[in-house]
Amino acid sequence: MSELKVRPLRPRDANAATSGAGVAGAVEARDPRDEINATELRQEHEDRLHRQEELIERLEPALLLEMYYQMLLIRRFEEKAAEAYTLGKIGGFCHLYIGQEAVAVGSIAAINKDDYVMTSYRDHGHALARGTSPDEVMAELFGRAGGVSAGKGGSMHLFDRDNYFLGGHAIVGGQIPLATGVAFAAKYRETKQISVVYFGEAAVNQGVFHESLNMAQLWKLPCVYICENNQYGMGTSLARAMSQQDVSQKACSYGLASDFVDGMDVLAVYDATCRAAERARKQSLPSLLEIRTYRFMGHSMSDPGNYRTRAEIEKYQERDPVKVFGASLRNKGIADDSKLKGIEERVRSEIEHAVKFADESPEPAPEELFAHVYANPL
Ligand SMILES: Cc1ncc(C[n+]2csc(CCOP(=O)(O)OP(=O)(O)O)c2C)c(N)n1
Ligand SMILES: [Mg+2]
Repeated sequence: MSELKVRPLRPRDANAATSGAGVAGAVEARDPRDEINATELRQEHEDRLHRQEELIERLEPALLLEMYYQMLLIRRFEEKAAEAYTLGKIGGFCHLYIGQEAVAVGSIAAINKDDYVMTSYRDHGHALARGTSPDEVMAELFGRAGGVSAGKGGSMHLFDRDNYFLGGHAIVGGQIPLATGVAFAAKYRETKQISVVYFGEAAVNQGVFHESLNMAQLWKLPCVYICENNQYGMGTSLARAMSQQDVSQKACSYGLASDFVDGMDVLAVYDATCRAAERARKQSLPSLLEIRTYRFMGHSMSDPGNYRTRAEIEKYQERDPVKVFGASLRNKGIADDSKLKGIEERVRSEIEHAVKFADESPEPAPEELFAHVYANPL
């Protein structure tokens, strides 16, 4: 496996230069890569399938099928969560991950069970990929005592210490310095664990992102920083909010290794994360992965979504990571239609079970109000 490299800073390319027109100009600026060209789209789709099929040959069928199962589990789980939200079973905010499944699944498959994982409020997919049961995630969304955070965290605050999943963080970028500290602790204690942290591209504009990368490289911390670039921070497109839109290049300022990864291809994500994890574990060095993805749903359940066109959404739905991977598995003879149908049925029954479990789980007891709030030093 080739090692990740530190790249020198490149001069801005023509695309990036379109964003240098100042705030007023940038509001109008559209990334030329977003214009819809059917021929290009087909070509890109075929290239992705081809790349994915090459990687399939290098991996064990059991691992490939597990990744497919997890992606489908997340997709169906979230569709059910959206339904439950509209029925009033879920209170508060609820941010869906539909469209981004390949990022959590591909990257978590590439690390050890006892490596630490932290993410933002868009956290259902990461918890499920990490191994938290759908029952416990659904019950948490319903605010029930059987939830993974005892029903007191809700959708944005899943937390599962047994699976080394340290949240679910609602403050944009808040998890980045925390994960840097976790990497410091792992290094200090010589445990050989690594810390993997996910955040959206809007978090990259926060100071803590830059402070964390600087410290991680300076102190040689085993941390993998994964920017899930879904190209929008709430209703604001990347082009309107970021002067240098090539997020992976931000690593150059701090001498970190970085990579730009296709987030619609679960195996490209797996491959890139294997390299970053190896760099962290063997050399105790951090990396930044910019994984380009797209959310198919609104920012949260209350988002009417009128800042982007239907055509743009459909363009990305053509690249649906679950469908693309299913097609590759079929083309390479890893799974036939009946095998894929079997996985779909297994997922469906697990989701049904999760809803029943959540419905039947009691509300947290009033005396639980102060539990888990302060550590008791005595
Ligand atoms: C410090 C802070 N500022 C603002 C908010 C409100 N807010 C919640 S999500 C969000 C957008 C974040 O977008 P991005 O980081 O790209 O993640 P995505 O939602 O696309 O996954 C904002 C501004 C917040 N939660 N925390
Ligand atoms: Mg975003």
